[in-house]
Amino acid sequence: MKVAAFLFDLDGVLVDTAKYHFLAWRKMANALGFDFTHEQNEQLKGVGRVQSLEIILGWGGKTLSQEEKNHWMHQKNAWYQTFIADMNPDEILPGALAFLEKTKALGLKIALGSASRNAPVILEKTGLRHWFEAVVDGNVVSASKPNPEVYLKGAELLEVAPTACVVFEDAVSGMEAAQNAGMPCVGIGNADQLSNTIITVKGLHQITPEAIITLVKS
Ligand code: B16
Ligand code: MG
Repeated sequence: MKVAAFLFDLDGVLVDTAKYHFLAWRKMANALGFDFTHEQNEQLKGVGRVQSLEIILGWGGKTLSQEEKNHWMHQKNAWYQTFIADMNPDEILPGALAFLEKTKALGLKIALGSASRNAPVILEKTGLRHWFEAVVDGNVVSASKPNPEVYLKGAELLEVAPTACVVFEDAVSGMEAAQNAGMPCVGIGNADQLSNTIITVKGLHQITPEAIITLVKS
């Protein structure tokens, strides 16, 4: 099958918003009387808001009512939004713009596949929106990664067969979503954690679209 589209995750692939999620969740944890580490935060990458809260409360040994959980998710998001309000194009990760440019020049279609409900604001603040023919984010999907919905919807909107898509992901849950969608996945980050990929690199600056196409075909 000829590669026809690249589907990109947002946080950890094109921008680093994980640091802002960490600051905001940590502020909540501290207000509830406990703390967690940067290493623990790694487990929250690509994981949706509701599930992230459950994991963090588990770390602190806290049991909250649904009303309290709603309150803290709302509060965390308000803190997070104050951080991303100041984002700008300088926060695009190294190599991402050049990679998108080359992808477009090769005639491939491009979609976003993010778990975040804040993706539209991040795309606008960083000036990335115009690269995507389709944006699938936490506002339009009902099942979070590792469910394949986010990437299957991206393929559908681009009118491309799932088998003709390649996914770029930094999170284990996202890598599994690609796998469940039947799409080859390029891992961005730590090769020890992202094992089920066609290749894993530290960032988009280390690869080219041409190299990925060759790899998929081989
Ligand atoms: P929000 P991605 C994910 O973005 C983040 O990696 C994850 O940490 C976050 O909890 C999730 O979005 C939901 O984000 O609270 O803004 O809706 O990696 O899928 O682009
Ligand atoms: Mg991610």
